[in-house]
Amino acid sequence: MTNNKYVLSWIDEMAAMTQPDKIVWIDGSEAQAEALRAEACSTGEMIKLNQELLPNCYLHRTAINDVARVEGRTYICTPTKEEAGNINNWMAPDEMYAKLKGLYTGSMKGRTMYVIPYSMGVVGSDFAKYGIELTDSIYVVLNMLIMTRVGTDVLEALGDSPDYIKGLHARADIDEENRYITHFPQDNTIMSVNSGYGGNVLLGKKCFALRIASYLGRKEGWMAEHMLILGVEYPNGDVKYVTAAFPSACGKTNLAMLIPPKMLADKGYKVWCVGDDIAWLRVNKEDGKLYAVNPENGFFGVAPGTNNKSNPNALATTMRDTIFTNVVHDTKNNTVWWEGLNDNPPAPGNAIDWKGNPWDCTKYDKKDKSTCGAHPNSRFTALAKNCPCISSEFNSLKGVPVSAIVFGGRRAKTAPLVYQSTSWQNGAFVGSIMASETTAAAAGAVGVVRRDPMAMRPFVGYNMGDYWAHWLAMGTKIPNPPKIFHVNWFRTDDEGHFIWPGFGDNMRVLLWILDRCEGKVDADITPIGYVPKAEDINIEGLEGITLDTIKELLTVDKESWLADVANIKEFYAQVGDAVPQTMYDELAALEARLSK
Ligand code: GTP
Ligand code: SPV
Ligand code: MN
Repeated sequence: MTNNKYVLSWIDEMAAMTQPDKIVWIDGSEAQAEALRAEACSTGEMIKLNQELLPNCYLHRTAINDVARVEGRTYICTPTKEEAGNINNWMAPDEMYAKLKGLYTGSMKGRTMYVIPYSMGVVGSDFAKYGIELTDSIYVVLNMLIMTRVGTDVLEALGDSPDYIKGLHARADIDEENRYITHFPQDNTIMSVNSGYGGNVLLGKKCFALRIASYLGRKEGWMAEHMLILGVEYPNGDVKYVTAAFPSACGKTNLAMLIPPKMLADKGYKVWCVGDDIAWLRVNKEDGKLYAVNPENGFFGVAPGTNNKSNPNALATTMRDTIFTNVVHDTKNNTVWWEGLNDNPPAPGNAIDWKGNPWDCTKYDKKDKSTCGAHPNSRFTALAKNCPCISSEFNSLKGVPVSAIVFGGRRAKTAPLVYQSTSWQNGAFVGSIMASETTAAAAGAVGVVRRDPMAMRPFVGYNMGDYWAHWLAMGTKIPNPPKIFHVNWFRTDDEGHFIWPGFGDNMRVLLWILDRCEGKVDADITPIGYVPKAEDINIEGLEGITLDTIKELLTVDKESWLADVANIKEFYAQVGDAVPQTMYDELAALEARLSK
């Protein structure tokens, strides 16, 4: 399919090491995809679902020990440890290549190696970057066909250039002890072994579009961020764009596809989804604004909690052409189910859980994750073009102009519903001090507060301190920068219930944010930044929420913020020498304001 000598010699080298029986090039055609689906069904790798109810939908179950990203086994292999920094795991490239060689050698014997030429971004656009993933997993091929733009046109666009990202994935033995997700930014190379799950193996996503791309962005003067992109359409037809960075499983897909509350929808407000996970951002020379594209082609979304009330658009998107991973199989209807879909789980006898065992929904106990039918990090892989609210700018070559950047996380206390930073520099600082309770999206404990700067802690392909310096430097290069905000949908009351209704009602906060960008609404200055006047958050039609509730959601408790400052100091020290002095100055200024 190509004469590119860099591509061909690399594939030869990888095939000599992994020793597949066969090499198959993925051309992006429906006929080839269909043949692969049939093959995966014949071996049990996938289950074809009810084609009347869920046309072209499939179910896949991963190994039980392989259900989330593994941050502890994810490495940035730069020549020096300083380049990777203290937040990333690091190993010297030579050492890692040697270790991997042992794991890959002969790993594809008896298997087929698939060659997937793919593009992150619209093929041929200024934003686009190309990759080739080699994998021995049909599941990976079929997911990549949804999540990225795959096919011969990518090879044509690449021509005889060496400028592509090399990705090698081998399932090997799905051995946890030998699982490695490794990045070699200087070599444009990603190598993943012993996993078959999501972000570990769909190499275009977190590995390329965030870790490698963040490295390239710093070198080339742009940004790769863990952000959704949405457009808010006003009744007069104007559309304003917002990007938002929340950590994994903290609400990006939900916000990106939100349906405004009735009283706003009736007036003509709409939300359009451009992306739900990753944004690539560049300065537009013509108007000096920051423009965003979504480099992906589909959604790899969290299934549990997705329902017709929380996210009808996501649910509708998954009704065709979707791969479900680790959800419940309803064997009576040959459909799927997950916790939070509805109150009608398949009855015992008709239900297979994510592990492949019979599942008894009557034994389900919300507090005991081991009784779940679907894994808490079970996912759907669905095409962006099937989303009812996909933006007309989804395939735009130049991207969309960003009015506001929003940071946010899960904080039971401390962070108010929304606040605005006082400048780009102060906004970058707000990003650097983000924190959130951990979720099931990564292996490890759930619900522990940890610092997660810009929602990028697991995804920066170089030193976190240098990444902050890049954020600060970008501020000087954007003549008309977006305003920067922070939100928290997850404040809880004394019983641990969320106070803010969230989901579609988050639109009420988005409108305040955009009004601030336009200079249309006043705010109160507090030690942490601008906080809304409670009456400026529209609560019309919101049951159980009063002006006092909003006031409570907006409080800034100095004591808990000062405790946070102490924790931030520890974190900055951990990030180490590369933390820009500007961030320390911002932190000292925050502490002084809080102590007044
Ligand atoms: P990744 O794909 O892992 O990056 O996750 P994400 O940031 O896209 O998160 P997603 O939108 O899938 O939401 C994850 C979980 O948060 C789901 O269980 C949602 O139901 C829940 N959630 C999302 N938005 C809200 C909200 O506004 N309020 C509350 N209480 N929960 C929310
Ligand atoms: C995340 O964990 O942020 C995800 C899912 O979006 S994964 O692709 O597994 O990284
Ligand atoms: Mn994500």
